[in-house]
Amino acid sequence: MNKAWWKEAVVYQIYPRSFKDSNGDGIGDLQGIISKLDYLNKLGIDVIWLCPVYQSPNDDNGYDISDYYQIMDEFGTMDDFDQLLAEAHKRGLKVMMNLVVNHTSDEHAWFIASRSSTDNDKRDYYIWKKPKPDGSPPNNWGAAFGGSAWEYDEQTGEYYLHLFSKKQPDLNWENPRVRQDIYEMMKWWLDKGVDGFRMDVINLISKDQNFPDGVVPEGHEYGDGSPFYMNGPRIHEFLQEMNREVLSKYDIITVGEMPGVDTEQARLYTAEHRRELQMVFHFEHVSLGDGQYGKWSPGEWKLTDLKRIFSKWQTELDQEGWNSLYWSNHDQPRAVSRFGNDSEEYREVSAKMLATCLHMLKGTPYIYQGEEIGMTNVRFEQIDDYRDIETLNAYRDLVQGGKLSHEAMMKAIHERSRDNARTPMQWNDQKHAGFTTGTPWIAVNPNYKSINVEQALNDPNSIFYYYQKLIQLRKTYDVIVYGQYRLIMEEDEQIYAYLRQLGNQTLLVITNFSEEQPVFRLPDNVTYSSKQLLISNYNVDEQDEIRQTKLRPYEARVYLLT
Ligand code: TEU
Ligand code: CA
Repeated sequence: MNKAWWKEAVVYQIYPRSFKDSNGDGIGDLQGIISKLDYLNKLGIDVIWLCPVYQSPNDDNGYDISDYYQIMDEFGTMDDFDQLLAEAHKRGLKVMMNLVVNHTSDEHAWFIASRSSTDNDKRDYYIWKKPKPDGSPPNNWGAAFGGSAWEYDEQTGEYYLHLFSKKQPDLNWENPRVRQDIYEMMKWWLDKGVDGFRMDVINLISKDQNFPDGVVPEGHEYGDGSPFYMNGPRIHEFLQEMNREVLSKYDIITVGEMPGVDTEQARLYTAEHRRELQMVFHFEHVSLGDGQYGKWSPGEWKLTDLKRIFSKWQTELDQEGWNSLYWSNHDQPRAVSRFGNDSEEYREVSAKMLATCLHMLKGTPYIYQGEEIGMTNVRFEQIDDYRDIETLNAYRDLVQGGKLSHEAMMKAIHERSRDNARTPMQWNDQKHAGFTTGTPWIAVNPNYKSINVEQALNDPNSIFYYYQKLIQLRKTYDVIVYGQYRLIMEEDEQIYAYLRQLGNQTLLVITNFSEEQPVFRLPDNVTYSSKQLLISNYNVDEQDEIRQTKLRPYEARVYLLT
């Protein structure tokens, strides 16, 4: 396995809108991030992943870009960005930008030109189709944020494709001029000194040019077009071209966000000899429990299913490719609420358990802002307290559409809305958690008085210092970065335990995902002559016999066996 800095790095994801407001307008900004770089440095992370900071009308909070070469007004200026980059680099922190090139905003100059006439020079920068004879859309695909994936444009009497909101028209990657313009833009940012890209839904950019209808799932109104745009016919050709023309020329980190990717495709995307991307984000674990209406009908999930997913990804990308590791991001609920236990009694210990489980795996770990202090989901009582277009459109479609009751939808929103991750970062117990001196664009989680950075930094046993120690361990032991993974106690529904092996070192990772006290049993074929406890979320007697030992609720332990 080739060594590489991006395999040994830990990434911290910042959602700028909710991180730190420096000018009192209630919206996070670049100067706010600069003011917190020392905090991130203290945590010990290596790379900051900045969610989109480009000019945008914020229909989808920056994932609808209207100018790739300007900083969003609300976030500051290009000088602020240059200062952020310089200040980060001064501290040895790298900055990974969020590339969004499956689509632009409908306010992008390219789209304004494209929609102006059918013979405009930019017309085929996007995907335009004539209506069917009865005037209906070219096919039955649904959009991720509700409604048809096609929007009719009166001006030229044609439909344009938008897999997300109608203000996010899909770019036409079949057009080599589009690809060249994207590559130019990427090089412009890389020449500025940014250290890589997180590529938004990058496996959707190649569409089946027949645009066939999709199957309409039970209880749904639109067809599922994903078989015709996920991992599409030319996706590897496009990514290899992007790598040849741009990525290969810089020492950077790249990760592709890939809804619907499986391990076989992930090997094709991330095997180093294929010269495409370094790693991908898959969605298998974050979809656990999804029901008929996806995350809006969330159900129970089993630990054995989580273990099967993680183990599949660990083993099938062991020899070829590389894993990203994450519990949460700006689209997902808070880790401790989704996979742990965010009750008063178990929040801290289960957050540390989840961190242990993830950070001892093989791959590059991603920490989402606030995860390191155990921030939890929020429970706004009114739908009007929510801001996310996906949540609001889903409420409209499912509740007003008569599919779910208000109560069922609010319960699903409390569990899975993207706004769970977008409430402001909780810095202290002052007004608005020290995020802003103004009125925040979205309300702060009321639990900020007890869950905040200041409290965490003053508590040597806080989740923050536990993350700091996990990151330090990763920097100390190669077995954590490069060791081979092996699952043990496969069928246990409470304990997730695994080994990592490199040379004569074996890492033993034990995590109890339950509030019960199950017994851990070390398989007979795992032998060792000495053991060293590297980290645990309880006080553990060093002499404790690990061949068989009872675990406490949400207990986590990592041993180095030699
Ligand atoms: O998300 C891709 C995506 O698949 C989303 O539908 C996401 O999985 C969903 O919201 C989870 O329920 C990316 C960005 O991360 C997201 O913030 C953007 O809204 C989306 O693309 C469009 O750019
Ligand atoms: Ca601001």
